[in-house]
Amino acid sequence: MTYSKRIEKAYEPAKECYAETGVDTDAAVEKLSKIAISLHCWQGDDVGGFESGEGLAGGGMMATGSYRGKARCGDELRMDLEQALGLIPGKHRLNLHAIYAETGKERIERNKLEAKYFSGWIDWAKAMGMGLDFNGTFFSHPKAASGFTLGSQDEGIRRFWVEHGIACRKIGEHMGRQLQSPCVTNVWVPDGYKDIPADRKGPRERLRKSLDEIFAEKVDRRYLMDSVESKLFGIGSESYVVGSHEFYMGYAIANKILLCLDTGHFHPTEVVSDKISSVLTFLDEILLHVSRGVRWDSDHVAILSDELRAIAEEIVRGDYLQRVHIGLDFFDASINRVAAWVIGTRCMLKALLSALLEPTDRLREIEAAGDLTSRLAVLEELKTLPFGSVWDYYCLKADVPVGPAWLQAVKDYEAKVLSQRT
Ligand code: RNT
Ligand code: ZN
Repeated sequence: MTYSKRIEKAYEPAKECYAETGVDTDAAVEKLSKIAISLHCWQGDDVGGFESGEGLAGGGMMATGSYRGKARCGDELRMDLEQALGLIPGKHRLNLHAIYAETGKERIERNKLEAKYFSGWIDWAKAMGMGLDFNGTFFSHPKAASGFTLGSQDEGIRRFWVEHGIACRKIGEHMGRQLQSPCVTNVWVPDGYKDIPADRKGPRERLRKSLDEIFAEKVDRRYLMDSVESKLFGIGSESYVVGSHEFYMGYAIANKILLCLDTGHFHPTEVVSDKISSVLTFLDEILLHVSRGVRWDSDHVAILSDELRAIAEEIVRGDYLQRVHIGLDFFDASINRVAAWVIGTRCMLKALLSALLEPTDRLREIEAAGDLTSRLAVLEELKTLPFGSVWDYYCLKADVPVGPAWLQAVKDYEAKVLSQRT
C-alpha cells in the first residue's frame, strides 16, 4: 500500500470513532487549517540578532548549547524558516524582534530604527503570504546593562527606550499595512533586581509613565495591536520584576491593549491554561508566548504536554480562537534549531487539533448534570481515541511529511546547509 493510501485508510475508522462521540473530524481539520501560529524568528539564532557585539547580555535570558549551523544573517534565517515552514501544516506568521533589522554596513541605534530596515522581511513575508508580528528589543544593549530600561531612574536611558518603543510601533504599523494583517507588537522589558529592593514603587511608576508615552499615539487596530508581557522572575531579577503580572494586567485592562501571557513566566505551580478565561473576561484579546518552563529556565521547546493541551482546550472551549493570538517563544541552542521550530509548532497544532476533536457540548452537559464521575471517565477515555490518524491525515492533506518523516528532511538540510556554516 502506498504511504498516502495507508494514511487515508487509517483515517476512515478514526473518523467513525470520533463520529460516535459526536465529533466531526473533517470539520475539526478544516478549523485547524485556519489557525495561524506566530513562529518566533529568534529560535533560529539563539536571540542573537544582526547587530554586532552584545549577544544576550543584560536580558536575563540565556540560550544554552552550541549546536552547529546557527543563522548569521537575514538570508540564512529566512532560508531556515522556509525549511521549517515546509514541514509544518497550515499557513502561519512570523514574529520578529527589532534586533533583526537589516541595516547593511551601517549601525543604526535602536531609537532610530525605521520600517525600511525591515523591507527584506516584509518582501519575504509578502512572497510567502505570511503576516508579521513584532517586538521591541529592550535587552542585549549597553543601555540595558544596569538592569533597567523603561523603568530606569536615569532619564536619558528611560527616554532612549521610550523612543525605541515608539519606533517599534511605527515599524509594526507599517508591517500591518503592507501585509494587510494586524501586526501584534509586543513589549517585554527585563527591568528588575536580583536582591530585595527598597523601592518597588518608583520603577513601576516610571514604567507606567514610559508605556503611556510609547502608546500615546493612537494607531488603527487593523494594522497594529499593542501588547505587554509580564514575568515573575528572570536570571538576575529573582527578587523583583517591575513588569509583574498584576502590573501589566492592570495596564492592559486600563488601556485596552493586549496582555501577553508567556507560559514560562509564572510560578511553576501556576498554569496559563487557567488564566485565559479569567483575563478574557476583562480583555478583548491576548497574546500567548508558548514555551515550556523547566526548573529555572522558562524557554524550553514546547512539547505536547498536559499543560499545552489544557491551553488549547481552553482556547477552543471558550470559543477564543479569534481573541487569542498564539505565538511561540523558546530557544534551544543544544539541538538542531530548525527541528526545534518544527517540534514546537507541530506540538502546538497537535494540541489544538486534539482540543477541536473534543465533544465539548457533551462534556458540558455531563458537568451541568452534576455527573462528575462521568466527566472524569469520559475525559480520560478521550485520550486514547485514534487522534494520531487524524493528525496524520491533516499533514497528508496539507502536503507536509507525516509522522517522523519530517526529521529526515531536517537532517538532509543540516548535512547540506547548516554544517557548512562555521
Ligand atoms: C523574555 C520574554 C520575551 C523574550 C523574547 C525574545 O523572558 O519571554 O518574550 O523571550 O522577546
Ligand atoms: Zn515571552
